[in-house]
Amino acid sequence: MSYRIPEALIGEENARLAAAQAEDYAALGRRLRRAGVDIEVISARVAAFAVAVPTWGVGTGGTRFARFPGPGEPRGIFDKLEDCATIHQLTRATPTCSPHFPWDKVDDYRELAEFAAGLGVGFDAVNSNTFQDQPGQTLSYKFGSLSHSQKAVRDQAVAHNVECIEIGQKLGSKALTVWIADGSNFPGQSNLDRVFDWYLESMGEVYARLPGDWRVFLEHKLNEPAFYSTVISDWGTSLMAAQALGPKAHCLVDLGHHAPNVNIEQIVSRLIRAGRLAGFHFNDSKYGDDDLDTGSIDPFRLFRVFNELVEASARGAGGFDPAYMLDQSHNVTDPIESLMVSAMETQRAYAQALIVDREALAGAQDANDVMLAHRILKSGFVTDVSPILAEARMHNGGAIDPVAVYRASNYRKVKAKERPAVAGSSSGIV
Ligand code: LRH
Ligand code: MN
Repeated sequence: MSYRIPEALIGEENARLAAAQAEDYAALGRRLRRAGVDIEVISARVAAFAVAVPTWGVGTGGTRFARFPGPGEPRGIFDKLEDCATIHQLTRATPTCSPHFPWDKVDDYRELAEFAAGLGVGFDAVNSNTFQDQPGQTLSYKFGSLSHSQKAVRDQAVAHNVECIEIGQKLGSKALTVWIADGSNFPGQSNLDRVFDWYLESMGEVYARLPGDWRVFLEHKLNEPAFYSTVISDWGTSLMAAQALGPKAHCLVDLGHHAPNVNIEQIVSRLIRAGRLAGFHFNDSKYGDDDLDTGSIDPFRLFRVFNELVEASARGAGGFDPAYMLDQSHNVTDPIESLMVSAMETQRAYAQALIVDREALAGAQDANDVMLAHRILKSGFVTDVSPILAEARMHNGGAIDPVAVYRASNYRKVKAKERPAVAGSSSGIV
């Protein structure tokens, strides 16, 4: 039986921090009560909040230049699920993971589902991959996949997505995420309109194979690996495709997939209005699709996105059922620590948005009292909600300080012994 962090260690560490936590929680509770906010209501909503972990994120990531694997790297999906379970054991915020195929391919998916269930982890959206050629693959995706000029290549890509749906059904998933790298590097290389026709024709065939209770998430991205045009480059194109395909098609927002300084929270607001917000791939970035840890560069932007989500939920926006997932690449940190902290940063932005006085904000907005409106919104962001996040974790059986428990457990050192180093790829994101 491979090593799991003993529950007793969580208890011991929590006992050590309990008095300080109680004091901080009570102080914040008094402060919020003065603002008419019941801390218990916020804690309960935070305790119910969940974000999925990307299976491809628990191994060390890299760039086109290099990847520097660390000790105890997961060797395959079974090790990855162990690490996903450890993240959930300590944060109690990540009950599901989002798998990627064929990276997580196995022969027996029922065995995989049972193994995951044994660890207390479920499966969120499955991700297809027609942005790489697999060994033995008949036709190359070099010039595209679902929007390729050759029908045979499009059919191959459709078949792969249908296979991902079938795998997802065995794992209990309810959604397929489709990100394609299709695009061009030279003006004139492709017909910008016809490639969209081919994309819609192919996605129509994938859509037709979706089970009744499934959704398909279309993930747009400005550029990379194509650097002149990208077929699904922005939210407008994604929305056009979703509306053309049907009600099960929704638009997924990866925070790193936009031009610098784009107002992402307004895109979120528009997609909510259209009833087509699929959800998110949370991460952070400073330049391009950097896949940095969520909330590590621009936590105020993350807060502004959650402000739109809380606003929509408060007004009961139609068809509002976003899926929350992380999508990051951990090149210089222990992926488990990064994913735990990132899950907590999404909870932080959510809690901060929940304490905003929405009635007062609407009043100030309608009165065009600009500074008052801004300060009412900002008051959520500047509130240290850490005691609420810790209380929610404790309430769910997790650790007050997950990183401290993880380090005290020597989990990584033990896994380094259990998992003999495997020759991984020397560059690339996984
Ligand atoms: C594309 C992307 C997509 C995944 C991949 C690993 O940049 O965000 O969501 O398939 O990263
Ligand atoms: Mn993504």
